[in-house]
Amino acid sequence: MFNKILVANRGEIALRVIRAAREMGIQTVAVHSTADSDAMHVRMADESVCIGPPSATQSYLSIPAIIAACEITGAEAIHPGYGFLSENANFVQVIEDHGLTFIGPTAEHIRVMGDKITAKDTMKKLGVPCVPGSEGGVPTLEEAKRLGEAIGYPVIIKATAGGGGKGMKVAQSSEDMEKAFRTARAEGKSNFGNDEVYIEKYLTTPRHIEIQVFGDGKGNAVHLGERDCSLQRRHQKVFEEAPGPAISAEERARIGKVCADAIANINYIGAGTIEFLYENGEFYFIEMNTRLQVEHPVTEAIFGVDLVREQIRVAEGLPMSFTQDELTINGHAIEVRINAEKLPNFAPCPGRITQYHAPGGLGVRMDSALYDGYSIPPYYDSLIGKLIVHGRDRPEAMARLGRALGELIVDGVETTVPLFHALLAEADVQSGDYNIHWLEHWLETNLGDA
Ligand code: MV4
Repeated sequence: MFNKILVANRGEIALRVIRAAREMGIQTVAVHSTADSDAMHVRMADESVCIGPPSATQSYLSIPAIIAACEITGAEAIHPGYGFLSENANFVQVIEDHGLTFIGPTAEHIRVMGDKITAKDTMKKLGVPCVPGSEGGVPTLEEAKRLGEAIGYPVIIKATAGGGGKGMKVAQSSEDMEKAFRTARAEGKSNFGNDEVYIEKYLTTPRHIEIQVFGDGKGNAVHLGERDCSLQRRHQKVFEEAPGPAISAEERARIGKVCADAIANINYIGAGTIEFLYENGEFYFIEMNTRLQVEHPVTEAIFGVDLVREQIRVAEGLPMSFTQDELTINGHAIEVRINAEKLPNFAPCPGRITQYHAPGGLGVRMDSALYDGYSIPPYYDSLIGKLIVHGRDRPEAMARLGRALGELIVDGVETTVPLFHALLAEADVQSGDYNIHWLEHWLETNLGDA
């Protein structure tokens, strides 16, 4: 059993991890930059260590500073949260070299899934359905053109190291191929130092459906259903729900088992998310994320489990506290991401919170590190809270979301809350009839957002 863990993150996710640890009787260490001395995670942890200046590269991304904080405080394990170092295989390696434990997957699993070509090849061999496309990398324009004809246009060229939509280009026809191929390669090179690309059939109107999986590292694994995260803007999710409104119990059981069996096969440890595009009743694997995701609370709500507690348990070598048979879905959950951003253009809006009031009541969870008088620093991302609602069914969850948004007070900065009031009034959102392009189209039409 760990006595003390270090949380290598900030904001709401640091609080999320501290809360789980405290319930398990584990001491917590917060790390923080000089810009975060007054942050809630520093106040909430048992101890804290300042690890550097405001710039994330010199603080939350500084491996030596975080390892030193562990050695100073005697923390035995590190939880990375999401973002920052959470999918950095080298960080995991360094942690292990110091005799510490990373609360998450192995360096090898992070490395395999971090390279999209290797990830897809691995998943395909494990029986996971993938988007039709190239076998591995595509080294030349000639090969790309040949594949374009073979797969059939439109196709998408993706950088193997890509992420956040960078290094991804669609070719509608053979005329587009040269430019798309060169641009995807150049973006891969400049953003990730890797110009290797692969090609897939471009799916025009899919949903983004992701399966939550969990493994104990000893060949046992479960799935916790799906989340529909199709409502995105520039590859940032804004509204997520579970279960997916378009997914039947039979489909969930089938794809869920495929995913759980796949990660059991590779002895995966901890939480993982297997991302799919879903179109015309078919699932197509695109990527696997080897971390706890921002939107994990909707899964926690409908399954009644604490995923962070489970992460800590398996990192200690303990078994998961449930079997697949014990995991049943109860109702419906929705999360909205509240950002300190000014509409219509989502411009970051840091500043001082003059008044904060979190909503409450049955089926409402507000994960946020805000407090009255807190100043949101300009150095990090603009997520300031996640409002998660849970109801017996989707209509009840939607009504509860509207009610809870009405109770929320965040004064002093602009937020994305008005967007959610507007979205709740939309018939397509009410009925769950949306795909990955719905929100950007809506924003253009209604807010003139380019
Ligand atoms: C695709 C696709 C259509 N067809 N792959 C975007 C980010 C990266 N994770 C994968 N992405 C996509 N891959 C094929 N073969 C469309 C997207 C995509 C997308 C995916 C999920 C959620 C939002 C999206 C927005 C634009 C494009």
